[in-house]
Amino acid sequence: MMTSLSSCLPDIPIAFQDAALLSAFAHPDHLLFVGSRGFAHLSPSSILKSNGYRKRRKTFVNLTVTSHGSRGYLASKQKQQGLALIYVLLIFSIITVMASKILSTLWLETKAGAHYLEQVQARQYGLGGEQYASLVLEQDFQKDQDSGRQVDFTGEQWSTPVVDESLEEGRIIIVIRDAASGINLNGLTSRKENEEGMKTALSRLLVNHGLDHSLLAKIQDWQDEDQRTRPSGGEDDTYLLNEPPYRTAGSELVSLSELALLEAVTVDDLAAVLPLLSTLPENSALNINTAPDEVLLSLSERMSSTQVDAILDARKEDGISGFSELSAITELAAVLPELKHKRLGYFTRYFQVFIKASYRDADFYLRSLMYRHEDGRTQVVEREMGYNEIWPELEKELGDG
Ligand SMILES: [Ca+2]
Ligand SMILES: [Ca+2]
Repeated sequence: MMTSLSSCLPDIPIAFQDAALLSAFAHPDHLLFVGSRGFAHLSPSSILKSNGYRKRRKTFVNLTVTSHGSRGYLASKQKQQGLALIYVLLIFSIITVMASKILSTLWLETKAGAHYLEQVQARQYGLGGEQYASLVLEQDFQKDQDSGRQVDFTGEQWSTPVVDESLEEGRIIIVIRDAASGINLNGLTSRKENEEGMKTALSRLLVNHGLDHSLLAKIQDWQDEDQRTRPSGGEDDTYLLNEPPYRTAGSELVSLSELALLEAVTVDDLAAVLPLLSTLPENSALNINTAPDEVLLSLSERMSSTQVDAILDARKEDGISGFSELSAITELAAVLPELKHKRLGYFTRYFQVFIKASYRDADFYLRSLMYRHEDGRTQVVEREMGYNEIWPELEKELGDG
């Protein structure tokens, strides 16, 4: 059975619809018809033409019938041409949308690939910066060895920030800080003779910053292995009531962020005092050459700003390399007996290295804790990648940003 193009198109596979359209383009004067199974047929007029024309009645009747059929066929042909145009436009629209989608996907993938490469390059710059810091610290150790005076103070080369703009399409900032310049919270629970000294220093530091000295007991209970609660302290039974419940660490602090878990303490409360604290292994001493004024002030009840200034002045040029040099500072005579029992140091084993490496639009932030061995070799013992809250302060200090 012969079926018109318009009625058969919705029911047959798209390939056959295309076949009909292609046939129409190939023979504009002899439109083909497509059957329900997709087979092409010649138009009625074409069939008659192929049969020949004879001026016989039978043939005339056939011609009359054919004449009526031709008018219908012409109308149908115009309709089909309109439909063909619509289908052509539809196909072009689909192709346009597909091409647009492909281009958009390609653009996004190219952009993502480029950004990934930028990040990889920035990371390599950052790790190179870490190597540079390691080299600087080893050279400092060698220099101290050569001079026979092992001391680490802020006048040495390692303490000078590096801002290098000479990198290809990038830059790097390297800031090395002494990690032993704050009061070490680890070791507060030890039974060593100088333990009491640093506890009172920490207590004074907390009070000077408007914090309750009971925070000291909370820190100690957090670290000790027993479950005996100190006055104003807190053990597991305190923290298990929290939502979600948790237990005390029962070990040294690994990060200052642990303080935010203590009872009745918030990060905002601690913001001012955190830069003055550290969480180094228990045997790490406070380096008197890099300790901030506020930490020096907390070392003794009798320490005044005059005595603090005397220490700052004495360490400015060459640092203080031992207790004998500290004793030579006349202003400290009254507090020396107390300082003698403090866990003080004059050089350091731990350094914090802050690195910001940029390549094109990518920034890579790195904080590395370096340990310098007794023979001067340095080793990365802790590495934290990502933005650190210290950067606004560092960039302000460097006049960068
Ligand atoms: Ca040094
Ligand atoms: Ca306890």
